[in-house]
Amino acid sequence: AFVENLLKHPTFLSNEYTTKFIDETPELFQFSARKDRGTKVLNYLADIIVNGHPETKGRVRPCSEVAEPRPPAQRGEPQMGTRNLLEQKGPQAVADWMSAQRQVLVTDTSMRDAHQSLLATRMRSIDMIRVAPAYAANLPNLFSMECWGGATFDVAYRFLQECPWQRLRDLREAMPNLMTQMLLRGSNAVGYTNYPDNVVQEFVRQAATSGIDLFRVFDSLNWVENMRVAMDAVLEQNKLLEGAVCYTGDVLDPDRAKYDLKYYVARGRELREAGAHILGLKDMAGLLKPHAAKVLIRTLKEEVGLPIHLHMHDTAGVGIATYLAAAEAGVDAVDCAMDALSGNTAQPTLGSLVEALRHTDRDTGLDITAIREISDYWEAVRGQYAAFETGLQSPSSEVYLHEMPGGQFTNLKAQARSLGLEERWPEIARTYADVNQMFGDIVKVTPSSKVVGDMALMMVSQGLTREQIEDPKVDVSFPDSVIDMMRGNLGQPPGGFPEMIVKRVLKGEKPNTDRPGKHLQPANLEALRAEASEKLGGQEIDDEDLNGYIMYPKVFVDYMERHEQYGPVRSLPTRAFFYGMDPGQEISAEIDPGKTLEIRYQALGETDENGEVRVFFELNGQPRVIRVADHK
Ligand code: 3PY
Ligand code: ZN
Repeated sequence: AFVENLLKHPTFLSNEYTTKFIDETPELFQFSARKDRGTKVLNYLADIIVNGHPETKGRVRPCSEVAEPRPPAQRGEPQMGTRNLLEQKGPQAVADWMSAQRQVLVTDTSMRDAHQSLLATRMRSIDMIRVAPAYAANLPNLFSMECWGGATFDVAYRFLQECPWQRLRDLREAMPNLMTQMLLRGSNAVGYTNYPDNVVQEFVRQAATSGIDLFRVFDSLNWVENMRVAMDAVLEQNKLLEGAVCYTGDVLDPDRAKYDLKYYVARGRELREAGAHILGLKDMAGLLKPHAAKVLIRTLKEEVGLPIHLHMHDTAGVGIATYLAAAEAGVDAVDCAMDALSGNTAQPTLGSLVEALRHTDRDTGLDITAIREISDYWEAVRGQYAAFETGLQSPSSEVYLHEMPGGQFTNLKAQARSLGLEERWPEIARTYADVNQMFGDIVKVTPSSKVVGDMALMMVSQGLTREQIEDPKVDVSFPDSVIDMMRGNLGQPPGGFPEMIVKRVLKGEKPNTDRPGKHLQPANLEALRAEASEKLGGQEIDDEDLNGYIMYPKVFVDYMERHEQYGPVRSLPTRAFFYGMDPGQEISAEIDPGKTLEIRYQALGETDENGEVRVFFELNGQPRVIRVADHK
């Protein structure tokens, strides 16, 4: 280690050292205090080999025939794409171009919403970064790559032991011609609660700096008032601002008159007035039916005038039909997932949409061979994540009953299972719909959807009906998230919550009907930086880290502590990361450009009387023995 430190030292490298250099340079002797990254990664692998990964233990293993994912070859250098236009002419020029041209533009959601909805958001950065150059070179006319935000932020720290900011920077670099896109939950940023205004502003600034081009901003109650801070922050960064209205109900159903055309036009105009370059129509559950799409898109085009970007989930299986109707009505862009990551609770199938529009005046112009090659890669990647598959076998029209967002549907099922309520799912679905009505028929999307889900689970597990909840004579103890929402801490739906339910939940306490951020003290960012640093033994906290800490203090600190112990495990192949290695197996992990660890796992020793076991490796040809506690 001494020689290695010496050879890497900048003074040594620059040939300026003298004989006194070693005496004057005490850091050369600091190798014993901190382990090198190779050893850290071996510690991680040894632990997984011996104890298993907590996230995959007891779950389905990838089938042994699953092919190793191989990214397709790049066909030449990346051609100019939307990112170049944004860089050269600014966000308004991109919006104008969208409106002016004929083809249906396509956003690929494979790196964000698709795996959030199908694989519990567990896809690792390495699997995305490896295919990113093929996207840039072979599909340069994609509109954007949704690859960040939503649940991916905390899941990266929490479950994947990697930094979401580094993911963003790496993807940004690998796709220089394509716009990166993120999902931002308005004042909830990438969290589940309202943050102070300056936290939202700082987060947007950092996301723009680290590489986001297009921000899709929404509010979980469609309250535009509560989106302004985030929207203004995007405009300030001179990035492309998509203000999204969430779609719920059925615009053609006279019984759901709350969500009629007027409702959507009003939200669309509010978003336009608030500065949106693009109007997003965010159908997070997949409720937009083809005929409704035709009417709604046409009306929004006429009455709002912004280019329209339609997002939906294919839960009921009608996604492509809706997109075709939307295309006829003049939609400008739609969201699809690459075939192998599409369908069901994820987005409609990208290749199928391309084929469906081929030889029409709205042909997407995307190369179907390139799509198939990239989809083949994703198919092999998906095979590695078998442990996180939801088990959903087919599309389901039940979504029109409960209206759960794609990301929540399978999550709530898992929650129900853990409470022993799996067999009562149809009851949970109906109760979810009842709770929605009781709350005044609201938009259900993170985090409001979680509140409705909490309430529905509570009612089913306690055997309470809507009538009982509404009966003042029945004493009900409401979930915390319900109390929080009725207090106004997620904001207000347009028109407010029904007075009756607010009274029942708050038991006379007065709710706050102002924008929550109005009453939140600005965060003292530098004090928070110092606090994070102190918790981590004085470690330097850069701006990206600071934003991680502010959003998720505990999750971030835990991540950093594990990082100190395990090093750059993000560079491990996915199978090794989740399942360890088999004796005799060899893998390589590129921990820095050009710096690769060649790791061979040899054998496992006996567990000794201290409960420790020795794990034998070769690291870059050198034998290494790692001791780990056997927790099995
Ligand atoms: C999220 O907020 O993560 C969503 O995907 C909402 O649809
Ligand atoms: Zn979605």
